[in-house]
Amino acid sequence: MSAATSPTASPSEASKLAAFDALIAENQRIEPSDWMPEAYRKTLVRQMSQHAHSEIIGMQPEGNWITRAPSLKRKAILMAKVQDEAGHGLYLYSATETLGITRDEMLDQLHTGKAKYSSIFNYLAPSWADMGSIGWLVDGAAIANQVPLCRASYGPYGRAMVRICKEESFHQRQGFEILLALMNGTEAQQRMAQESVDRWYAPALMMFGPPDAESPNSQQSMAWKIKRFSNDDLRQRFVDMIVPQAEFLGVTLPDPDLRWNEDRGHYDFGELDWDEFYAVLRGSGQANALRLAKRRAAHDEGAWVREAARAYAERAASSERLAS
Ligand code: BYC
Repeated sequence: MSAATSPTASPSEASKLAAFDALIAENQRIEPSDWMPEAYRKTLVRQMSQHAHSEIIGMQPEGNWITRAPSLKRKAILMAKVQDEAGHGLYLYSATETLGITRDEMLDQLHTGKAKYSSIFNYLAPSWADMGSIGWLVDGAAIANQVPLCRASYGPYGRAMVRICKEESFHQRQGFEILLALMNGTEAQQRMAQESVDRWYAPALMMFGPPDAESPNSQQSMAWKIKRFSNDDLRQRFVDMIVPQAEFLGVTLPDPDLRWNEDRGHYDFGELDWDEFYAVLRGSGQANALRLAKRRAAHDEGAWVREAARAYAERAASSERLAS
């Protein structure tokens, strides 16, 4: 809402809102010290904290495969990728803290089930090929969604996304390479790759969120230039990107309606099962309970690390005081 259309704004609030609107209109960045409407702040806290939660919950399906990766090289690569995801969580939690919410509050919202995280991590990853599909399709969808977020109007979010996107593109390539190795392997390996792609394709398309007509937040987030493209536009971009990659791999994307549309200059694709998406959001996906239980246990088991870090920081601060 602009200053002119805000019925309740006092004169000073109206001028702050006008200054904010002008920054957005000029594609300038909003920084933590700038005034911002409360609804803008809340939207950012919601999206950025959900994004941070997705990164750390997203460590689980792959973390679970580190000990079972088929070679030392695959283990080392997977371990590095999972560590990157922890790092992404940290950048995003830090960026969200600039909006006046603490990390403890955000984690509490995750652990009590109040905050969402990406639907995709409520699917199980039972085969090694799933490490390929997660990298290729899940990280691929993440990149398609996140590259425009590098230009998000909130400075700390956009800057965090630049580094995250660089790492995600490495993640996507390593997933593609796992699938390529399997597709160049035995018939059993090819079947394993295809079976995995069959399971991850539709959930990856759902990562972009509900169709535009059912997306309550998109319009305002796009007006504030947090989101630069709609959910459906990004989903279409992703489908257009992966079809030639699937052809190169030799896997079939499990959608009988998938075909090139000459008039639109895009691939048409079939309707997704949105009932499944909403069921996963409500908590009845394959792995919702498992993911949250593991996250809570990891938090409890990490209590001694947080205590030690606090004690160290206090000691460092008191010796600095003594020295000055
Ligand atoms: N899963 O109005 P809408 C990663 C919710 S991490 C769950 O369109 P918005 C990776 C949505 O929150 C990937 N919930 O919302 C990590 C909203 O509910 P609330 C994470 C979803 O925010 C490790 C409601 O549905 N990426 O890739 O305008 C390893 C209505 O939706 C989902 C990000 O978080 C979903 N898929 O648009 C490997 C990117 N979709 O909050 C990989 C940043 C929608 O009103 N986030 N909902 O209760 C975004 O770009 C946007 O938040 C979304 C949704 C496009 C996801």
